Amino acid sequence: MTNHWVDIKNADIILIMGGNAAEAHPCGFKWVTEAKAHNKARLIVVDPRFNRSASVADFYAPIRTGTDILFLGGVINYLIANDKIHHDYVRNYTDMSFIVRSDFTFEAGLYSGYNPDKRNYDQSTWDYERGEDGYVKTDPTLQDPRCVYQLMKQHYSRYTPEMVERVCGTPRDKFLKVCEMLASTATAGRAATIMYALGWTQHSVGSQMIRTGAMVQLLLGNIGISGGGMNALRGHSNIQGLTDLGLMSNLLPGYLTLPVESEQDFEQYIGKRALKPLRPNQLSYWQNYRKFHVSLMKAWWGPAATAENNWGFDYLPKLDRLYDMLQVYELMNQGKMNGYIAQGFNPLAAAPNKGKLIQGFSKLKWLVIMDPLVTETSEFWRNFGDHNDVDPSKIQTEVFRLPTTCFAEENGALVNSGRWLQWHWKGAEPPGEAKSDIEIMSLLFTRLRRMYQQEGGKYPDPIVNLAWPYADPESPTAEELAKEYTGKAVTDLADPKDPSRILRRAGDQLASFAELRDDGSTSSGCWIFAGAWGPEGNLMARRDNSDPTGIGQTLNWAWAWPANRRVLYNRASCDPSGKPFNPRRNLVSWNGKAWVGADVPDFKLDENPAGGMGPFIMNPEGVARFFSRNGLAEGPFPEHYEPFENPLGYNPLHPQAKGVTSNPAARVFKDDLAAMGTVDKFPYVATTYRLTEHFHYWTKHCHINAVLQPEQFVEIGEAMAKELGIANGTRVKVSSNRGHITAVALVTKRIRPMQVEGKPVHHVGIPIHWGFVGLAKPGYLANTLTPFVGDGNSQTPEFKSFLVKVERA
Ligand SMILES: Nc1nc2c(c(=O)[nH]1)N[C@H]1C(S)=C(S)[C@@H](COP(=O)(O)OP(=O)(O)OC[C@H]3O[C@@H](n4cnc5c(=O)[nH]c(N)nc54)[C@H](O)[C@@H]3O)O[C@H]1N2
Ligand SMILES: Nc1nc2c(c(=O)[nH]1)N[C@H]1C(S)=C(S)[C@@H](COP(=O)(O)OP(=O)(O)OC[C@H]3O[C@@H](n4cnc5c(=O)[nH]c(N)nc54)[C@H](O)[C@@H]3O)O[C@H]1N2
Ligand SMILES: [Mo]
Repeated sequence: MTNHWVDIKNADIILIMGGNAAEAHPCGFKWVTEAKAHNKARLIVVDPRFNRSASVADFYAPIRTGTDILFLGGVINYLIANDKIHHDYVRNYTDMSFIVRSDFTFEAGLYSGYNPDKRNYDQSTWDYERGEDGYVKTDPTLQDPRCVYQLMKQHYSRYTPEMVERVCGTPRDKFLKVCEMLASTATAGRAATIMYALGWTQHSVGSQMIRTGAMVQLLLGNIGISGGGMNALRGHSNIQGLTDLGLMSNLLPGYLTLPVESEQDFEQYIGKRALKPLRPNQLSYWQNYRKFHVSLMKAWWGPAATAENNWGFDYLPKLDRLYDMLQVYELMNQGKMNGYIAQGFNPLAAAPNKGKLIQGFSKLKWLVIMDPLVTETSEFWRNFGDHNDVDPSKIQTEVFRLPTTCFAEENGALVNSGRWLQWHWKGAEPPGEAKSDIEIMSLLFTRLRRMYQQEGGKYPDPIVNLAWPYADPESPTAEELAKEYTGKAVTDLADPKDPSRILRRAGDQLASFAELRDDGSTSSGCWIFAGAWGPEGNLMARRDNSDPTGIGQTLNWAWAWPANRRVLYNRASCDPSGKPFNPRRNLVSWNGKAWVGADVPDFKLDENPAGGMGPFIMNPEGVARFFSRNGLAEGPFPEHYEPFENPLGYNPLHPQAKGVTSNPAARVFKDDLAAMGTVDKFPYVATTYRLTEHFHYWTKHCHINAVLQPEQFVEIGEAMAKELGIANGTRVKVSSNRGHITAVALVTKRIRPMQVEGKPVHHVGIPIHWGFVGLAKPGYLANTLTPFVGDGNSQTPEFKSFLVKVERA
């Protein structure tokens, strides 16, 4: 979230699109209810199904799955054509006036630089034009045909209300009503928020859907203001913490990145990331990259990270490719992996194309499951049902189960969607042999280290030199780890303002990432968390909910990254002179000497606005980007591509062009491309989703939840049921090109056919929660059906749009 849960109460317009917050985030959804009750807010829901969020919305519009870029691109076209733009904001705080290189092109659905064999782009032309001073050229009049504004205007002029109706299946009048409601927030006094989750992320073009939403918000001046923002509703209670701590193959903590194979040189690695400003007087905060990186290396390798060895740069793996979920199961399936550890993860249930996964697991030598429960993955070898994915008698994989505790049995911090680190306390002792994840991993590490110490090996240094300063090396405490990932002084630190004074003593906690240094005198395991456990103690444990301005800025409740700031980019809530656009919901302002207010300013505290520094200090531009240069894999402006399995077989924007029906830069492997189904055999569009009554695949172990939602069902609209002669409660077989499941048919008014390119398109709704272990009725996994293809940037699988056939079981 750029904003936070409580701030949603400040919105005037709320768009829930690509998510179902009333169902999947019922607790956070109360802030929508607050906004409606106390702020006269209007709620819009755009979803293929009339879902639980829609049932309490002021306005609902249907949309065919996977077509949100077309819809939102249509909104952009509407806002530009009808001049519903927050001009003061957009002219000063975005790249609209920047001139783009003349060799950047877009033709027949492709941007310049495409390589069809590699299915990716050389992005070098996706850039701005530079002047002789090295800075980007601009045209403040926005007349230059190569400026971002003109290129964007031209790009989305094809996204007309007629095109939206034809492709998305959203009736024109409903689409225009959504445009009008959003457009009402183009003024300084009104705010719209966008709440989204998997209905946007789980597509082969998911990242670009989110970007299109962000572009709408920028045009309306809704980023950085109270009641606005792009608000990703995160999934598991700590999934925000997972990305913050860099638990992805290409990340290091705090959104630093791992070097790739070609980056063997430390200075080159830092130089590429410590970005220089692209415009005069801009800050480009990433110029501090070296401080964050060196402090991370000090946290990990302590005294072994020195200036002489480039702070242990050689200890870091150099990435040869992304090891996302799809890549890993592809390699497993090719028999190229020996072992796998599934920690708090049930991939057989959660990943696409179950058949492919079972075959992969069957080729492993060993599989470790760290989980409090029995999972489908730990019993993959049973080959449940009549699917014949493998012959259990031939499987050699040795499975080890290590029972773990769960969050309620330990202390620690969880990071919520609003970036708040909230400390929690153990509520019960773990049962039986269960050990915490920290203890299991420490036991593994200390044994591995002993082996390397005794036996050496090819390059034991990164393991034997790892800093492990815990009182009990086999069981570090959550408190010890928290002090490490926030940040400490390694040596006494002199006060930069008065070098005769000591600011921090060696071993003291640091107050903020502003205190981090690049000379090895500070350590921080995750720079964005620096200060969460500060000199005054554990700020994550704070529980003071006082809200002095009444807009939900409870700065003494827990701690938010970065720097306890609650709304990112909040400098943009003021006009260029530092006066709030909306004094009723004032986040920060310039008082003549400093930036002050209800939030922690996202700016240099004493930076006079007259200097012209832009509010987007993490971008080297200093402003926000409509044109994402060297950003996303598919191109600088989002373009509509069809899901890999789609009911049309062509891209309506480029009906004649080759290779652009679906995302030309998606994550997909050859065999999986061949396993895509077509509409002649699989005539219905399917989408998968969750129910309030279950949490993924684990609550089916609880009696009450298993009773509430006892078995797999699928939702089918009345028109489609009639077509197939299926009554409510009939058992049906649902098949895709990869396999089948059986389910109870729930015939509903909540899913209606849509008219797409003159033909009716029916959706089938498939909740995901059942499997073959636990107390609910045993059945197949929904992911038997789903295609093995992912987004080109996040590699998130396309769970939300594929093709099926439905028949009586
Ligand atoms: N009770 C409960 N709560 C949960 C979870 C749970 O398992 N149970 N899981 C948690 C997790 S990990 C996550 S990630 C979140 C997920 O939260 P959500 O994303 O809100 O959950 P989903 O039910 O997967 O999907 C949301 C909606 O997307 C719609 N949709 C599908 N395709 C499209 C499309 O192309 N466009 C648009 N506009 N909408 C589309 C679906 O119809 C559905 O209504 O929920 C979290 N909360
Ligand atoms: N078709 C389809 N597939 C999907 C989705 C979809 O919408 N459609 N959604 C996707 C999404 S967003 C998600 S997040 C995944 C979810 O997929 P998973 O994360 O694999 O599913 P869960 O069942 O939430 O959790 C996995 C396991 O964590 C265990 N666990 C709980 N607490 C602890 C702990 O403290 N330590 C350890 N070691 N284990 C613990 C639980 O017992 C459970 O077995 O599914 C994905 N798959
Ligand atoms: Mo999730």
